[in-house]
Amino acid sequence: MAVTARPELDVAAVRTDFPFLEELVDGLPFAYLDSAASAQKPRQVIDGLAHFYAHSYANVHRGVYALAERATDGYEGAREKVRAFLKAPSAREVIFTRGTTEGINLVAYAWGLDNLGPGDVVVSTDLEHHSNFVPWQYVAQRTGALFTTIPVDDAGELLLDDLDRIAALGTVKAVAIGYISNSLGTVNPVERLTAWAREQGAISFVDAAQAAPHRAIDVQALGCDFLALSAHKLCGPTSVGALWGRAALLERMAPFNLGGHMIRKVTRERTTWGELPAKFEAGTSPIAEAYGFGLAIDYLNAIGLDAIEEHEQRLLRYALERLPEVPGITLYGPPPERRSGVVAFNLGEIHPHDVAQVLGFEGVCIRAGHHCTQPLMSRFDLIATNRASFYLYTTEQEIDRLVDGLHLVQRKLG
Ligand code: C6P
Repeated sequence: MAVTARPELDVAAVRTDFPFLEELVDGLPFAYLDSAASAQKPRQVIDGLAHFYAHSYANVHRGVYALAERATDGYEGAREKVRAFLKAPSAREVIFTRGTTEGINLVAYAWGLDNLGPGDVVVSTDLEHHSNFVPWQYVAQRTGALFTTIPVDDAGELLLDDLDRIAALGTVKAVAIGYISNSLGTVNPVERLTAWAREQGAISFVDAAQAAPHRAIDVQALGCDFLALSAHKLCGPTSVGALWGRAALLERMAPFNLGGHMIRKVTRERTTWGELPAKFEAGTSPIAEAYGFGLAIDYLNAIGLDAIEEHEQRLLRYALERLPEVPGITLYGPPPERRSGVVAFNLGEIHPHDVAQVLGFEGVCIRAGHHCTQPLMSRFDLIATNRASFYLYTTEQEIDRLVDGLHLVQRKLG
């Protein structure tokens, strides 16, 4: 019987696609270990965008001339690429946004304001990025609903035993969960939580900002009602992302932004809304950005999301093996089998910003701070951590540079 080998990622070949690696500082390229904040861009995206601006640029959905048609084809072609990337049933259900944050706000406001009230419960988690926490908390407060969270254990994994307690608090109407934690890398049991939401008669929202760049997504298999992602974290441009939502829900929702393009008819007395997805895309669209989002999806597909996930798992295990060599280090987060390529740590009493700054002098780029997860930080009685995060261009040698850099920090500041 034929055995299909999983494709392996050729990291040396991948690295030739990234111009930022051509810059050498003291003979070495940057060890960019901050991809969870934003990913670097390959020349396939950079050059493709330049070509689009030079040869296919105009406003979309308006002009009838060749340039406008090319631009519209590029923009709508990108929507189809996002649909296929998420395995969504229809491109009508894909709305271009400014990013994950806007997608979450869109649903929290446009769905929440009309569907929540006293006695209702909105559930998020203590792992969430503020983007998937604050809008739900705010809309719950505005509507009189109760906002609550699923707590986490000492490894940063959700305590699902708490779901029964939460269900008893009222009528659970919305469940907002991150697929992968940006602070700890925890991979949440999304299917289980969306099934629980369905049992409660609630909608489920998945923040896939940290998942979509690193693993194949299938919104139908996940069983969610909404899912949001950002292009900049998956090698695409900034200021564009997508919200996927079930058509039946999106059709019943009021618009979020009002203005041009999203209307059917405007009179002095009243305005009626356009069809999906236009109803949620007021104003001039992020035309080139969406096109570049499509190029980034092509790029990731050509390498293979499975190969990327496997590469990052190898790097994660290597980092978790090597980092404990550093004296005084504390590592946070779950075991590698339920975790993505994110490593959070502290170095004794040395402030994370000082650690990151010394590493920065060595060309090692990591993030320090609360990572927009203050509820999670307070759960662990922390103000901040250091965070190294990996992507398809990351190598084991870069993790070695991180470990060497941390030894240096200990010598200088420990
Ligand atoms: N996290 C990080 O360094 P935007 O800014 O809209 O593209 O993404 C917001 C967002 C939402 N959810 C999760 C899980 C995220 O990680 C992020 C962005 C960056 O961790 C910037 S704080």
